[in-house]
Amino acid sequence: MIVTRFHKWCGFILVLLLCFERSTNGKENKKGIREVEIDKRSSTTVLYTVEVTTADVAWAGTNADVFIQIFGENSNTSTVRLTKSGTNLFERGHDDKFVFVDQAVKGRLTKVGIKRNDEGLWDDWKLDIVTVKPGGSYVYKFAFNEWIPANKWIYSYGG
Ligand SMILES: [Ca+2]
Ligand SMILES: [Ca+2]
Repeated sequence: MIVTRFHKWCGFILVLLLCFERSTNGKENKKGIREVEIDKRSSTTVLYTVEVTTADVAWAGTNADVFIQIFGENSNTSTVRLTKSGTNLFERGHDDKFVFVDQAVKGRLTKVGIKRNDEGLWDDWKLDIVTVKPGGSYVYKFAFNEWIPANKWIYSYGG
């Protein structure tokens, strides 16, 4: 008799504890989700404005596909193709402007990587400068002033 009563009490207390734990977990989860939602809106993605200036020398222009990756102190964007329909991009002495959304990079920008493939005739490309403006932030200038070889990432660490 005493033993079964004891078991009943134990079971009752256990159920109480489980209910209590579940309700506190629920509160924490709700709070956690709210915080994540705020992060998503304000800091996980950013609108980047990128301007690419092709050098003003003979054969500097290219019709190759061009890709960019932007690096911060602890994180980086994905690889983004710089493309716009209906425009002959990356011609001698031209500035080409691109706008895209990608992961936010925390802190200041540290370097920019540029890569091109070997599509098109005379794909050789002399890149002068890349400016990057993450939404609501400073404009960063990354000087290249060099011929970009095909299928290889080339990095600039600033102006
Ligand atoms: Ca072109
Ligand atoms: Ca060329």
